[in-house]
Amino acid sequence: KKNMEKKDINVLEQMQNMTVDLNSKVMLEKAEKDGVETMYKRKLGYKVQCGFGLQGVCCRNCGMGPCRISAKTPRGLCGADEHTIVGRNFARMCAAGTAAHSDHARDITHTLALTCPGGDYQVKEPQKLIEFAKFMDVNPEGKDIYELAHEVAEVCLMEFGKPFGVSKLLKRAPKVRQELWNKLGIEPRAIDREIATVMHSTHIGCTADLDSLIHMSMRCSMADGWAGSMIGTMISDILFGTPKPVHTEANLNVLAGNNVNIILHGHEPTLSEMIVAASELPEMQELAKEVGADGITLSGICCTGNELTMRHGVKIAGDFHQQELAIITGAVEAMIVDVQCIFPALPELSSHYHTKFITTSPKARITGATHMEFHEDTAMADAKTIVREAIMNFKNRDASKVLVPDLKSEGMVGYAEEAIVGQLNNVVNTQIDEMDTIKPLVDVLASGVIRGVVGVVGCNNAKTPSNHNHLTIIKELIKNDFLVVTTGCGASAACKNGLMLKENAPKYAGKGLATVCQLVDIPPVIHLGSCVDNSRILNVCSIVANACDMDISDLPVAGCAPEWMSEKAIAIGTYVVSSGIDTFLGVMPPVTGSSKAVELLCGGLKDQVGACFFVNEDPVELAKMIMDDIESKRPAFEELY
Ligand code: CUV
Ligand code: SF4
Repeated sequence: KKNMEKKDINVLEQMQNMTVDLNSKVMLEKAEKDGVETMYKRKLGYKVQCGFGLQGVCCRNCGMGPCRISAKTPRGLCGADEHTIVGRNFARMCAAGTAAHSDHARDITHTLALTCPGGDYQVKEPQKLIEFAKFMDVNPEGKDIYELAHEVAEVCLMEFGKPFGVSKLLKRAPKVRQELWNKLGIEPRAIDREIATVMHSTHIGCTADLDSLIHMSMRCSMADGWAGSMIGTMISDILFGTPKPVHTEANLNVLAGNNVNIILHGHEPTLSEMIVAASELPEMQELAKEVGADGITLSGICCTGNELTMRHGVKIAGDFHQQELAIITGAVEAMIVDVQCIFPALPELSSHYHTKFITTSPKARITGATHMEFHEDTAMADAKTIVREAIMNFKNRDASKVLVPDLKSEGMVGYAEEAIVGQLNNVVNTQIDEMDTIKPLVDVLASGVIRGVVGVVGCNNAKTPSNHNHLTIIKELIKNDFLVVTTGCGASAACKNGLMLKENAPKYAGKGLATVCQLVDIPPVIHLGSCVDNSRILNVCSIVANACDMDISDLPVAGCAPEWMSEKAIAIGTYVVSSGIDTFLGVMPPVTGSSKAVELLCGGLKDQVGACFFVNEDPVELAKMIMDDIESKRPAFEELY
């Protein structure tokens, strides 16, 4: 028995070592007591992961396979070598990631087409719609705002399947960049076409040339960043409002208290915005009181959480790796999900508690879940049904099973392009195409008070202790006067740890950055939104580069995904590199089986697009690499400016 206990402690310790989040450690102990399984437990069973998969040299693209490249079998049955197989696998990751972000954008765009006066969805930002319409060559003159909305929606939907031409949004980029893309042939055409082209070209017996595979990976990913995601972000702002700085709280303790807890997990704001509206209705608040709760607490996980916290200050329950742990608190009445990053483990896990696990999208049904399909044309009615279901479940909460861990942090979130640029200019929500407006940002960069700007973004990955890489890298950067902007689960990590508190700037930031933070009243780490909002980074970089008459690759900026795991992250990294921004990864992508792929992605691309990938699994070293890289760009940048 003693031995047995020792072994259990060992298991718990091993799991707890896989995260640096103190709340998560507490919940892992509860998971063991409750006898439920989490990703951390399953990871222990995966001591050795498949070496072929890790290196990217396993091909299942036809029924003669799987073929795996080794010293004894240097080619697949069809003769594909390691470079072809790695390249094809990489391209398919980019295509899947592009499909996910862009299909999200497609739904948002369809929602814009559904807007009407007094309807469930309305145009919140008419001015932004008008500006965007002009940009998309739609004449707003003489048109009713909803007429215009519908026309813009149709033009945007054409971006997904138009037969001719390239993405209309490329013209946001600096001229030199556009010319480079044109010369290289990586201007994305219709979004769906780029995805289809990758799927076709990676079918057996098509492209067997690494350069070409990486080339089409870039063009496809560009359709993510400079079309799908950009449209998604723009239309989300038009529908739901451009985010403005707002206060929030983050980490599992937001579930504490006697409120009905509804967690929104997934990605699309169409559903979650409606849930916010429904839960604020007096009838819902009253119903919550009737069932014995004090009120309703909405909180978010993953990018839905980011979208909501940016626009409404909705609390952040946790990140990707805390989705199971949130349920294990025993305090969640309902977890409502739509698409992407949702563990299939959740229905079974929920069955151990009173939590209702509710899927809402036909694109992401999960066996064992309660499926309550959400339709944009009956949005409010659907949202009310779902919220009511959650409230009615409050009576089933079992106090003996509840344990909400103690910690949470506060932070300021919701910095869209307008807020970043505007705040530095002391005016929020200004028009941002004038050099006057952008000047303060450029000045602090050029003077070297701030050394550079780094986008630290992306997921949690079980290959690294949860949040460890994010926090280490972010802290190193701000300590050395690099401003950090962040999205996705990286943003959640930062917020959970107090890095988005203005008051904490002197504690964590270097002298230059801390001074800027104080002067213009910003936190040292800026919450820029969800993963599709990485398009905001492209946008800000373009604005700055245009204002300085430079290319994006001339700017003292970098991208970093310290704990990336999704195919979406690979697509993001690839469009960020293609846009001229060096990108630093804390986890190696499955490409090491091809020396040529590694050379190209981590070097050769520099000659083509002026940027490439860098990988280092040690976060301190990776931070150093980022800073050295930016410093090496500074002299030329200062001279140009
Ligand atoms: Ni889209 S992709 S885990 S960062 S949301 Fe978090 Fe967010 Fe998923 Fe990765
Ligand atoms: Fe094997 Fe070629 Fe088929 Fe891939 S495409 S499984 S390498 S035969």
